[in-house]
Amino acid sequence: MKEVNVSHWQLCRNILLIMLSISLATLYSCMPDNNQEEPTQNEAQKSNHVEIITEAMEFQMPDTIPSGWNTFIYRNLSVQTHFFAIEKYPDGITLDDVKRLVIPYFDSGMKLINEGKSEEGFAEFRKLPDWFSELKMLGGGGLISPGLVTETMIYLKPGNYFIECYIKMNDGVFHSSMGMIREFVVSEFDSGNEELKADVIIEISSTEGIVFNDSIAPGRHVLSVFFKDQIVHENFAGHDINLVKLDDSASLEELESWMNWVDPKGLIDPSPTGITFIGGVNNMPAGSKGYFTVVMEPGNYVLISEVPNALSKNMLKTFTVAE
Ligand SMILES: [Cu+2]
Repeated sequence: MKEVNVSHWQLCRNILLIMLSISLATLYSCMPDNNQEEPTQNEAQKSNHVEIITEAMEFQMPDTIPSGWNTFIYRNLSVQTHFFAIEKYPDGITLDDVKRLVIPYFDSGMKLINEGKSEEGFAEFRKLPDWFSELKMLGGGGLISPGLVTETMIYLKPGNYFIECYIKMNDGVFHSSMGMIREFVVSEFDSGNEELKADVIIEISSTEGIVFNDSIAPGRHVLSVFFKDQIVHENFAGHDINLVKLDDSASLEELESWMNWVDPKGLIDPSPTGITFIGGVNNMPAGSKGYFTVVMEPGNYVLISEVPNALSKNMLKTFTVAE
């Protein structure tokens, strides 16, 4: 009996060992292979661009990107207008902190403003944590209409960053509240990319507005944007550059008032009719430079900042690309 028991136990043990080794083999084959991970990293290092995709209310992009100059190719595959702003909070602030202590006050504040209770709405923004005032806006892509792709080149130092879009849904809810905010890391590894050479030079400042040579031929252009200064405008945002193609139905007054998120009708999707946003550089600190690349067909265009009263600040400049 005893012998039978032992051999029975041995049989069970052997079956268990076989099952265990099969499980381990299966598990191992499912696990990412470190040797296979390497080429992905090398690919990212060799790549001269960072791809960002939006299909609905999200930013699909790598969790880690190289430092230095990066070209961000942003594919807006959604039916909404978006932009991407690159932001830096003080070290240690996480996405969870922003979701708990920042986004709710913007939501409640905007809701009150939309209900006509501006004072109560702005009072909500005063509940933001002290560290919110240390938020740095470090560039990114300008407004982009549905279905389009933009190319923006920005310089970033190693560190932890956020990417955000705060366009509003038709009901006034910010895209950031619906998922268009995420963290990413800029690694110590330098992209090795060289700064572009621009053929259209744009300067922007609070004192002179947007200054550029507006005789632009049809075709592909690299536009540089130099921020001579940066200030906080009435919408608590800094100035930036957005390139807009106009068709005959476009109204500049409508566009100008739309470029103010504090206005209940501002930055609400859909954007005004006759207007196509084709690229730009989001707001950056004084002394910074960013680039964007666009193909311009003959037609009428505007360079405009996402600030209130852009026209009186010389931050709404129309020009024509001739045949
Ligand atoms: Cu958006």
